[in-house]
Amino acid sequence: MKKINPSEITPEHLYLSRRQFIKSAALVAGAGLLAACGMKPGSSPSATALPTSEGVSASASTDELGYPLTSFDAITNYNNFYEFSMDKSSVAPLSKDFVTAPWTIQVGGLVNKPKTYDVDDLLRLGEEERIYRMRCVEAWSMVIPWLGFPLHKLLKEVEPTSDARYVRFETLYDPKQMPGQNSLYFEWPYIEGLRLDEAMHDLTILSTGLYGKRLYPQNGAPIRLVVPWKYGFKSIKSIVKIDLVKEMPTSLWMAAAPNEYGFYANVNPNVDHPRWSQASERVIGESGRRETLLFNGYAEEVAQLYNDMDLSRWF
Ligand SMILES: Nc1nc2c(c(=O)[nH]1)N[C@H]1C(S)=C(S)[C@@H](COP(=O)(O)O)O[C@H]1N2
Ligand SMILES: [Mo]
Repeated sequence: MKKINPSEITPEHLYLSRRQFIKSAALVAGAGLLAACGMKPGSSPSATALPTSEGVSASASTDELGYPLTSFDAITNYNNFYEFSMDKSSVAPLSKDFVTAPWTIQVGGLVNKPKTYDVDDLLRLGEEERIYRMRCVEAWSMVIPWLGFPLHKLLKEVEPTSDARYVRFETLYDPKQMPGQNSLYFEWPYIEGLRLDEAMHDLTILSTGLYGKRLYPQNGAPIRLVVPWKYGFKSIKSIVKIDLVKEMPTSLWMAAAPNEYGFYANVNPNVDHPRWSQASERVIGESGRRETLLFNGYAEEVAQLYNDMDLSRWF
């Protein structure tokens, strides 16, 4: 995998506040997409600084904290997707023929307007770029330029009822295509959940692409969740079902090891995993480690969701 020379990093985004950056990144996303289609070749100075694979584009070469984007090659070849393999480098080859079209996502439960969407319906909700840090619970991290739309856009369409308190997500169950689902260690399908206010937060997106391209199977094609202030396992891939529910859903990881993986899974350097420290992280594509930030660096945006909660109890 290629490394970015730090001198190539465009620094202008560092001068913007975090909020501004997230908004401006959304605004320039359109430009990045044009470049991806070959309509504006090389027009953005940052585009030339990116680790380049064919057709890859992003609107900036760092996130708002100045951390360089992880290369496209690393993002698409170092994956956790247990439905295919527990070996990170085997996911890409094992998932290359995964059928992602046609694909439908059933949205229902405690809503006034349940609806089954196809991927084109969801693409109509928009595709903006969000450059987010991703921190795996295993203490490694990446910076990924996602394409997608805020989950609240979809939730508002289906109109949650006043009884709805949580959102439950489900990955496709198809052991013929996903050999890992024959493993008896886990209760398939993969399930994840968010509290309704977390799901409605503007940072929470459904992603359909990254680096200006549609998602590859290994990253959760055709559509996956991204919740940047939580450990990566909350960002469930290849979603087929979304339900508004009353009770806290039990995720696959909570069912597998409740003492190690809680429902909230907020990134927190002060609350260690029972088997390792969460204070720092290995940066994929770089040689060093980095200190882990509370809420993965998004505390300004999300800390108020957890004001009266003991974060070591609700891990
Ligand atoms: N369905 C499903 N979603 C999943 C996983 C998985 O095994 N199955 N792994 C999770 C974990 S542990 C991480 S760190 C991220 C990795 O996403 P990436 O491979 O796109 O970087 O996906 C998450 N979503
Ligand atoms: Mo993870």
